[in-house]
Amino acid sequence: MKKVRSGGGWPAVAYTFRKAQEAGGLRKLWKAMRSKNACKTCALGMGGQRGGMVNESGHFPEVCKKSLQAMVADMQGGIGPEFWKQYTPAELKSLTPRELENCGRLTHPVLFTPELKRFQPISWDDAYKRIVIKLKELSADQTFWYFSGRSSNEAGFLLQLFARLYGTNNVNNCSYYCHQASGVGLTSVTGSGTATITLEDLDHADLVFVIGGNPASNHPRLMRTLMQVRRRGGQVIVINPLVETGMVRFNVPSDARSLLLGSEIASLYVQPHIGGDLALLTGIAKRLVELDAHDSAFLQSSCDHWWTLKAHLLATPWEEIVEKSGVEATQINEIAERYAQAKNAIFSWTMGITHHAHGVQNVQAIGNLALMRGMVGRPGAGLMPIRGHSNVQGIGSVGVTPKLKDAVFQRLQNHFNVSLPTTVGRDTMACMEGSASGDLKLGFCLGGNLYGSNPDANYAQQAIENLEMMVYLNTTLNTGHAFGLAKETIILPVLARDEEPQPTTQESMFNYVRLSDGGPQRLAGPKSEVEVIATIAERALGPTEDASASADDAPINWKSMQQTGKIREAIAEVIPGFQQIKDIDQSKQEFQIGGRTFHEPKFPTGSGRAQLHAHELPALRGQGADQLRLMTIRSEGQFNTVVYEDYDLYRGVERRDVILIHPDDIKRLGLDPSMTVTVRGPAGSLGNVRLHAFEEIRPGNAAMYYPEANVLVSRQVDPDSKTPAFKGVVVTVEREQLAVV
Ligand SMILES: Nc1nc2c(c(=O)[nH]1)N[C@H]1C(S)=C(S)[C@@H](COP(=O)(O)OP(=O)(O)OC[C@H]3O[C@@H](n4cnc5c(=O)[nH]c(N)nc54)[C@H](O)[C@@H]3O)O[C@H]1N2
Ligand SMILES: Nc1nc2c(c(=O)[nH]1)N[C@H]1C(S)=C(S)[C@@H](COP(=O)(O)OP(=O)(O)OC[C@H]3O[C@@H](n4cnc5c(=O)[nH]c(N)nc54)[C@H](O)[C@@H]3O)O[C@H]1N2
Ligand SMILES: [Mo]
Repeated sequence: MKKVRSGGGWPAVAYTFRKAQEAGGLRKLWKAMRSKNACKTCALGMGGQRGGMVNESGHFPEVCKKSLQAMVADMQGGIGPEFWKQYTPAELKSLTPRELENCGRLTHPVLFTPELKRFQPISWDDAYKRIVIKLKELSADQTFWYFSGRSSNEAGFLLQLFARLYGTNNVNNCSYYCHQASGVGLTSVTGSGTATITLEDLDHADLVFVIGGNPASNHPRLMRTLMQVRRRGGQVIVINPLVETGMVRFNVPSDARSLLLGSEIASLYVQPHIGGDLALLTGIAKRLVELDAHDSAFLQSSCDHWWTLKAHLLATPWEEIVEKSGVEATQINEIAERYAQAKNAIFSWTMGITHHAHGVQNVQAIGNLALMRGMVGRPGAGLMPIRGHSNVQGIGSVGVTPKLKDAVFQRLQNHFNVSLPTTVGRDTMACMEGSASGDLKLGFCLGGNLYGSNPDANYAQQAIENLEMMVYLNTTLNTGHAFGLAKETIILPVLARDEEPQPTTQESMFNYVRLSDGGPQRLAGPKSEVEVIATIAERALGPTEDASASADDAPINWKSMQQTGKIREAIAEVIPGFQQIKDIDQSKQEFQIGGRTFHEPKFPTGSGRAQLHAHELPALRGQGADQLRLMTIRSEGQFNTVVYEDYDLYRGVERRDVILIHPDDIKRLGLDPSMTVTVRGPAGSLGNVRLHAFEEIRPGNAAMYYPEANVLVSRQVDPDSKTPAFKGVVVTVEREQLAVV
């Protein structure tokens, strides 16, 4: 496959037309894309009341391939009852993630038990009954509740409320496998777990760091912003072991000049080793001190622990920094000098930073660097984790975490006049371990693909198989429905947000809350998420039919909670900064959540000052003669465990069963490019893998595609965020036989 020399551009435009055909014509797709609903893909956020493809600054058109893919997938036909006669779970297992997604939209509740041998369509009533019987049979702490980040604030709030009143805090979301290290890290730095800036602040930056991320593929709409930084004469410094084509050059489709001529993105591209960021960030900080380019006045007036950090930086030897980061001192100096000259710097990062056993420390080190030049607590500068799922941040805000913030806990109890459990809830990995050990017996997943997103895929499969019941609320089929089967598995089909009968809300990574109008149901069968949750809650916790108590005596009238407006009333009362959500469906006023953007150097920490952190540098792993450091990453053609295309356009890779490896390593390891290899990792091995000679990756490091590579990844998590080290996998590679060409 010929590698493209730039990201975006005409291929992206041509793709739009191809996708339009699949969706039944450009007009139909256009109408769907312009409807007043928040975009379904990443958390950069667009759409809502200003109409689809508009960002919060009002810019139009904002387009990306991902949003088209997600929309077209939801516009597919339905899976009919005959499908389930045809496909047994064994046959579903043989389908690729792409084939599973292309089976169509889920339309019937289905039940699987090993005795039935296949999924069988059942009525909604039957499905509810089975779930409720099981919930009544079990004790609450034998259950767990996993949420992906696509569902609305209303569905998220309602389900966590139900789980807690049922009696458990085993409530968590995909963030534990994603940006949890950012949330934990940022909270320890500023007292707040999200971005410190708004979208508008980006318009004033003259330096943007992009660390451990590939927004050209994964957040394409950020590319316009990066292009504008360069046009203003600003700089973009990319830190990534892999040279991502789209981060070097990108043709922004919504900008005529850029579309035709292309735009240079990175002004400096730095390639550390995988896991070398903490050493590199420490090196830049040390150099800033040596250059006397730090802001002593700010550090003393607005930060705690400066003297400890300074002493630590001065005591850390350059040899150690260079060895552990893989970056030469001259290049570290170059970065520090450019940063020293910046007036407004913004630090952005994604999974290359969080998917490590020292993910939180990485985030804290980014915080140090920003604070050292007073880049947090004023307009135009700050910290920006680039979030994943379109509403993952909202799901977290409305209480989908094992432990509620103290204020939320109190207000929730007061608002509903209930008492909530105070047990320590389980994070996502702890839920997998509890399932494997038999402590947990029922899982309930609001969206997502818990099996597919887990490290150590074999273990994840066994853990879920060990459960007595698994309930999935999904829009389409995924590998979890083939491999993640409990003794009784129920899949409930739900509506996508632009098909909801009532308005819902979502929160972007800039803490901006959008209102989605919903829209007509595309297919008969799926139900609204809130309707499903409220019905189960009512049947499980509401007054029983023969009891004398009326619905009014129950602390919560679950039936009324089928109204999203009613749920928003509660969110407005309970979640700090969300007061305006109460009448958003009337006012149509989308809003910025209060108390999270820092344009003044005052922080909600104990001392009111930002916190600096000093860390020992972790050893650079995978240095053995036969070893490689492996990152497991996304291709351009997938959204998480959902694969839309097997090829990876910008990296020029045609298939997914490959390991991207530098030609020097192919030689060093005595491999033959015409042979397939077995890759061995800490959790397992994967055979029949093809070598893809890849000049763009730093030698000593390699890349494979997630979720397929998850059989290799160990369950080791960052102790502070409980996030697996999806990018810090040490592997060996062995020759197999000649590949069949
Ligand atoms: N097209 C598309 N868009 C998406 C998604 C998708 O699957 N597909 N998923 C969404 C979600 S949930 C998320 S969380 C985001 C993910 O967005 P990203 O974080 O951009 O996605 P990853 O593929 O995990 O890629 C991580 C990047 O980090 C680099 N990297 C790996 N290890 C290291 C390291 O140790 N240090 C440094 N500095 N860099 C490293 C890799 O080379 C790669 O460029 O995207 C969101 N948007
Ligand atoms: N090795 C490795 N593993 C990883 C990662 C990695 O980089 N490497 N990345 C991690 C990251 S960042 C993340 S976020 C997780 C992803 O973990 P998840 O969020 O659990 O997984 P997704 O693949 O995004 O879930 C896709 C499914 O969501 C369902 N869906 C889509 N829209 C809706 C909706 O509106 N409502 C409902 N109810 N369902 C819907 C569809 O059925 C679809 O099959 O994976 C993690 N795992
Ligand atoms: Mo994510």
